[in-house]
Amino acid sequence: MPLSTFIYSGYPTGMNLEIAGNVQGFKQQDGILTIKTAEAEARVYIYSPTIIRVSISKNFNPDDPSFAVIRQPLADFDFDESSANIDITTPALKLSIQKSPLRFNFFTAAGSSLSEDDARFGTNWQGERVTCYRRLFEGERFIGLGEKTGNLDRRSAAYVNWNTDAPNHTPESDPLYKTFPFFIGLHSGLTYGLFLDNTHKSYFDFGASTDEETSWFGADGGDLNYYFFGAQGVAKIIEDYTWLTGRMEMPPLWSLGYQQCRWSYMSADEVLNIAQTFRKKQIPADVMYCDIDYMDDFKIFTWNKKTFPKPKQMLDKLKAMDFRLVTIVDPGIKVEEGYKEYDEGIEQDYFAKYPDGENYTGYVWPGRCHFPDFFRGEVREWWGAAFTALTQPGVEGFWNDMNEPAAWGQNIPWIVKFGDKFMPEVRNAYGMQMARATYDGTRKIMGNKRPFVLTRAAYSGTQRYSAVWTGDNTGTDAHMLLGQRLVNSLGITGMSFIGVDIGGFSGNPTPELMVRWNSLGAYTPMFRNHAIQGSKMREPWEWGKNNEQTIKKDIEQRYKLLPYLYSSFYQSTQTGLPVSRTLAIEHSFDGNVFDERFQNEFMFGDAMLVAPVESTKLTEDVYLPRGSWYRLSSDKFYEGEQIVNVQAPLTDLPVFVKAGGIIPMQSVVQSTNEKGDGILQVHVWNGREANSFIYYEDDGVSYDYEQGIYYKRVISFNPIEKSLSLSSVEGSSKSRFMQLKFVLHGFDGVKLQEEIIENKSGEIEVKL
Ligand code: MIG
Repeated sequence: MPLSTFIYSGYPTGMNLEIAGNVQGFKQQDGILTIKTAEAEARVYIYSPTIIRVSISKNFNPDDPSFAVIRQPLADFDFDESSANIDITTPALKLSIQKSPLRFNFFTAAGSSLSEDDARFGTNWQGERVTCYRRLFEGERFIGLGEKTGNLDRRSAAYVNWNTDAPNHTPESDPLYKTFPFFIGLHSGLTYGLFLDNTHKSYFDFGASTDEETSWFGADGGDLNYYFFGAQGVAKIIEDYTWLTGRMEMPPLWSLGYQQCRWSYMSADEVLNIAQTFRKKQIPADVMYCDIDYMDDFKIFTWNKKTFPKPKQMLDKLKAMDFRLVTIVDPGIKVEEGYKEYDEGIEQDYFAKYPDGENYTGYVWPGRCHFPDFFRGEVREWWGAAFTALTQPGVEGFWNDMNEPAAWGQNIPWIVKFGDKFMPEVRNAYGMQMARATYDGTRKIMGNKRPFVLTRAAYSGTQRYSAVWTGDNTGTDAHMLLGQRLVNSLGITGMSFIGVDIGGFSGNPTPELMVRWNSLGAYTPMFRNHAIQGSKMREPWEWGKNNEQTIKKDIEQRYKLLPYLYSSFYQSTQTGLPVSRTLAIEHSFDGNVFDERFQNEFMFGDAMLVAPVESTKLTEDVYLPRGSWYRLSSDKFYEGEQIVNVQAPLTDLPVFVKAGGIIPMQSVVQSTNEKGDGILQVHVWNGREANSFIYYEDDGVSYDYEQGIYYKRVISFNPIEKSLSLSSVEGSSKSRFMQLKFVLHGFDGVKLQEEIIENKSGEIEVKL
């Protein structure tokens, strides 16, 4: 058969264009259909009726490693061969493989085209760089790629994945800190997803630079290894993607409380003083942070003897005030003999190396540093065990920074080796492996307690180990809105537990922006106020009496919502659906959702729609999608599918509840450790359609829920039967709430049920 290898004389040597050409033969073995062309081998695997994997390689690695994927393919499958095609059909999806030249085209079971190779170019290589060119459909939109700037709809944009320390990034910068090579395509009323599982520097172009016929993606090396998702509905694709790459665990309840951070609180006294001030002013909070200055000379796993002389004493005092502490750890280990981690790392050979065996040295905060090789199991073990220096005094949260990895100058030489790979191949997974080592290690040391891990760099699958935050943003309105888009987009790629630096890391927000951003923070999965060194103090009381009251009220709102929020996180653990959801998940073909005026709006859990508003605007146009809605603060009713202009004073961020919405709330507490009044308030907003909500509780701190020690019941609203009910309790735990109260909104003529009833574990039903 003819080789379709073209050699363009204009290319530099070694940049031949090689196109995966005509099929020469194929065979199926162990659930893998292998297809050979003269230039390449393609492998096809089926993971589920809606997930098909295609991996096209010049040199296939039989180890077939993946940092992201935790599932195995199914056994052998059937296919049909004709002279032109090999067709694989599942109950949901058809992959038609064209033989001459080799092309991969995906259809729904009913035969509608979902995604096709570009008929002209397909998959090809230039040197080691592999690219797949695909047909761009009319009106096709793209969402996803995680932490990427730009619009919700990524059509006409192009992105690079190359984990980067990006201080002072702008709302246009790319790349940032994380790599999630997973996007969802929307066209013709159809949905599909595509995950390019390749950790090399990778590229996505959604029709940014072509004549509206081609989109493309690829990587600087490795295989064109992708998982195709054919489920119909964005939520189902997210469910499949997180089935494949894993879901988060229940976070410790305290980590959902308000978190106060700063680079840095410079001493134990300052940390305690800030914590005390929260309690004195009765502003709820759960978490204090120590940034890099708690260490002795920036040496990881040490404490500064002068400023943090008695860590255990500080932690005991924090604990007595119901505060938890999170401390930062960077990967860079200071080159200094006598420093435990340095000595051990040298002795055991735990650091990343040049090919001649010399340890790589880069400059970061401690000066000259070596970098743990987190790609090796024994190094991860060692790193994980070292956390006793922090857990013994009582630290429960571990903040992984600088793990892109960052070295001053950013440009780690390409010959540095991690595991048996050179840096360019695995850089994008370094942060994830650090978070993995941190999570595995601290989980082991802390026994039955849940650690809280937070990482800046990440790769697909990181949700299994860690929360993320979006790095060094700036104190401007544009960054507040960008931050929300990043959160919403990360939610599409499996990350549910996300924070942004509330107030903006760099610069100083205006008081108005601080107040506004804090009100949005109450509806951010991780609610953390953080600021750069040298900036003005940021704590809630730094903004004048009136603003302090507003900030306090919004933090109180967060605490009231904890029962709803915790259940929403439970939903993330079960289905992968994020807590903060772009409207594109449910309203994927509603053009208004992608309108730049409305693209930052999101659902916070099942029932609430939040519209971020710049601090300079006191009214705002909000798009309410299909359904009907109530303003949370006033119960004012709105029909959906319209743009409404609403009041948006700094004291009242526009938040709406879906008709039929069910939101369990609690009384204000000062920390998640407090019991409150013991009453679960079940708020329900009237609607025409029946609705239900899965309510979940457990002890909030341990892994006992894995043994069935949890408390779960379905809360239902039925407008036809005019009833509210709670199913009988599943799980062997007791509720924190001894009593129940229904709070009804929008039920004209129905007597308000303000009555407080016993929260008994059998079925409960009340008639409206
Ligand atoms: O070079 O630890 O993104 O949150 O406060 C800066 C100091 C290092 C960057 C993090 C930021 C943190 C800061 N770190």
